[in-house]
Amino acid sequence: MAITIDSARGIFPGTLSADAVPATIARFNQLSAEEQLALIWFAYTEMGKTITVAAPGAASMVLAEGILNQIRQMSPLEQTQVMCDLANRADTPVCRTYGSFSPNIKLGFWFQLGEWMEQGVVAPIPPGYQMSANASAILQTIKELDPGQQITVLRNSVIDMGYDSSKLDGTARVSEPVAIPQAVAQRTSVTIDGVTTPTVLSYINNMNANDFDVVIELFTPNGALQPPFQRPIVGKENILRYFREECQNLKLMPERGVAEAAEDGFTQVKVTGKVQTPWFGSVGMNIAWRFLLDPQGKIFFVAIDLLASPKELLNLMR
Ligand code: ECH
Ligand code: GLY
Ligand code: GLY
Ligand code: GLY
Repeated sequence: MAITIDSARGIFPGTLSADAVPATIARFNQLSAEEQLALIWFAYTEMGKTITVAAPGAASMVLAEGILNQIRQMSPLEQTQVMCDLANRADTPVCRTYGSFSPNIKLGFWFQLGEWMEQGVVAPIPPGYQMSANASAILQTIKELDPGQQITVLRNSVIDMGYDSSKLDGTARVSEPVAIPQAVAQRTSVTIDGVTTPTVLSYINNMNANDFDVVIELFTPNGALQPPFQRPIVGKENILRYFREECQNLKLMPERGVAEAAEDGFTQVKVTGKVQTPWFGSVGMNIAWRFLLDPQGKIFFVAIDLLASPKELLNLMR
């Protein structure tokens, strides 16, 4: 049988990903907009006591400044309405602008609103606000997730807000400027227990150096990359755009892995380890990379999975 992206998605089927994340998001999505906002507020402020969120970069904040200042100048009632519109994914000018933002700009936008809500500059969640039993149960579930899963729930709920960007074909995407890759002298190189495959090492080391022009050349022209809980992103152009928009300054820390022959001269490699996002430098998310390399050693497919538990870091079975 010929190898396809669909068949590649099934390599290392024993890998257990953090299903609690999409399950929690699905429950969250059933709530009213008002309850969604309150729940995120409580989750975010609660988490902030133990893990620190980094402030967004200045460059990204300039891009969100327009709608942020608009919201700042509104009456408290209007401010609450705008936030509900965002949670409702309504079709309004603010929701369209928000929909054009890359994930990091969306997160930076809410980071600023959160600060303003705390200062009372933007309508806060009313003191003493009582969530429904259902919303409280979801909050409790979130609190019991491990930190990497918690921040993924938060991120994904924020990314889904606003007007659906896939319907915004005429509108330019707004994302952070691309930094130049790290200087060669400052680069680090990883070792992976059990894996010496040059393509895999180059992938990790160049991702860590933000050298996406090098990383992308490791892929086949029709190759694919599947981020956690997403459909595969297919083709070099789309993957490179994704790297530039969403993958700057990540810290990939692989630990161990296994490489073995697959059909048609392909090689499959599974690596487990941790990744840190610049937003939460202290949180190491437990992940797996599942690579399928073609006979020339190019990446035909790679999936990044958020793992169900730290125990999964040791699971390298087929
Ligand atoms: C307030 C109340 C009203 C409503 C809202 C509020 C604000 C919420 C805020 C939330 C901020 C959340 C943040 C979350 C950040 C999460 C980041 C994550 C990153 C994961 C990255 C991974 C990378 C893996 C990858 C690897 C590769 O090899 C290829 C690429 C890639 C409170 C006002 C909404 C402010 C900041 C989870 C896993 C390893 C796939 C990227
Ligand atoms: N400070 C987090 C980021 O810009 O990604
Ligand atoms: N949560 C995966 C990503 O950063 O896209
Ligand atoms: N800052 C990396 C990400 O959230 O995708």
